[in-house]
Amino acid sequence: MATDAALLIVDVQNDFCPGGALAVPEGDRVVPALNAYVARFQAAGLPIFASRDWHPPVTKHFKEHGGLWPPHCVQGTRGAEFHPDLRLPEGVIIITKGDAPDADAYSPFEGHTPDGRAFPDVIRERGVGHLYVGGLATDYCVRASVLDARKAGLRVTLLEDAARGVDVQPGDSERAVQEMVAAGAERARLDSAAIGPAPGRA
Ligand code: VGL
Repeated sequence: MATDAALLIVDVQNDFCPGGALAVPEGDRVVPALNAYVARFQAAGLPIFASRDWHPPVTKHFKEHGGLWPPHCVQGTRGAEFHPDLRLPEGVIIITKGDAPDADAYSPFEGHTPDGRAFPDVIRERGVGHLYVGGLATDYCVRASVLDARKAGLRVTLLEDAARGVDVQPGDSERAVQEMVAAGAERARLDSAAIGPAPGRA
């Protein structure tokens, strides 16, 4: 990985995992792969961002207030916590999004750091030129992240073994991947040469 690479983990929260309020089928399967990516980015000294949906109890994002979705990732609830097995390292930068009652905020590019700085500004300040993206869900927030990153002029790699989709309509995730590729995103898996060796191995 190049020195301007960074990892973006999108919304790996309890509510998007099996048993959660808006579960992605096999959503929890992304966790071991993401932990492996975290280890590699950490070993390489590269920035790691983790976004979280962080909705107020009343938001136009929820069905009962005109939106599409059942309540999920409500601020301060267990459902909004990161999956307990996700090993976020010290120094991870949490990107909060959807915390305004009028925002869907599928994309972390609409999010902010704990000290209130906009994610696109932080990316620019850190000199990130290549974003590796995994998490939940392929056909919503991962898709939005990848497309916004491309619009921001970044090189983007979708981590295929670290993303899962909702598939409200069958095929949504595959169509989202095709859309990301058409927008210039690359695809990789843990064993891809582009990802580099696992830490501790040659
Ligand atoms: C998401 C649906 C609604 C996601 C968020 O994280 O992909 N999907 N809100």
